[in-house]
Amino acid sequence: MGKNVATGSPMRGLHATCLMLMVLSGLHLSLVLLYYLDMHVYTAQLMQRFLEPESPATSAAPSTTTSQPLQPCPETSPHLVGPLRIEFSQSINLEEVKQINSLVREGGHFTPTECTALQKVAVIIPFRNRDEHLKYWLYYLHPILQRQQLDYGVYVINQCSIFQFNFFQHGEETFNRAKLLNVGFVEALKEYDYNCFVFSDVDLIPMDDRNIYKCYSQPRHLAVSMDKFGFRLPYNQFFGGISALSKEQHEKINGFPNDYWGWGGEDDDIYNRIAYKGMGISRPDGVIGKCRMIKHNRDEKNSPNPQRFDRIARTRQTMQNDGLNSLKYRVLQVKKYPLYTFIDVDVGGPGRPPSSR
Ligand SMILES: [Mn+2]
Repeated sequence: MGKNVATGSPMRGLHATCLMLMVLSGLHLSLVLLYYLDMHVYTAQLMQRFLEPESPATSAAPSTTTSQPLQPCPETSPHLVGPLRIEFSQSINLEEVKQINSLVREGGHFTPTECTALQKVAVIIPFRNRDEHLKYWLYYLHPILQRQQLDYGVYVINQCSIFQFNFFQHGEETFNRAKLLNVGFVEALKEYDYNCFVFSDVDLIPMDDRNIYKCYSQPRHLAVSMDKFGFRLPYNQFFGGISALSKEQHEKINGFPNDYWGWGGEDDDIYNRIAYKGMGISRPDGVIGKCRMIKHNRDEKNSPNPQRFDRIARTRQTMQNDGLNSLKYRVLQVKKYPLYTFIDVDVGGPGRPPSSR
């Protein structure tokens, strides 16, 4: 064929070649167009899947696992990475933290979708005027808790009086960590069927994600080697910083004391309650239990409680009537933020009951 064309007149040969070139380039162009369109559609699909991996539409309709119920999560999560680098030099943008943790639902809730979590954990943080610390806590803890495959919610319990709340007045009451923790326990249970409670100071970050924020057969102490104490347990009965009690364990000890105002002692009282009820303390080893505390000055209205030694000596008597069964407080507001639930609460002051309605 080609030979035939070539043997014709020079003009006719040129015409045929032109025609062939045009047909070929047309074909090429359409192929490129087709390929490009296809790629475009594919990319769009990929992007959509990447941007909303757990859109309600896909997770609500179990398309691939219609008949298969979720299996329980494994005893040890496959997502754990071990030691973590924790530092507090860079400033944290909560908007970015929110984007990184796109699977965390409003109020700071997360539920694994690949398996059924072994425990439902409420993380309770006693709080006042520590916004910077809270940012670091959210930045570090949300990814860790998700890797630990926990069904969890984050509750920040803010000590606040009705005067501050309504009139933006200063004049704070003395801080009461243990009572705020009791409030968190009761308020979290109003929202969800939690069976485990992790009580954490806002300025403590675990340095290893194998330090699991869950409950054990005995009350758990998680902050076992803090940088503040040279990465050692300061004393055997130490139960401060971060601890975890199941709902049953917390109820068995009548919760925490409500009458420790100011710094110190409440954690030793809690330890006594546990010991008097015949329980022991469970702990991770000193490597997995490493924690960093954000350096800070002592807060105003949280000076060492001079009564703490007297009170610790009388836990056996006081724990019967001081705890969950005597807890009185007034919730002023519950706010749902993307990464946590924030509860303003009036717990009263030393010798002053919470304001009434
Ligand atoms: Mn501290």
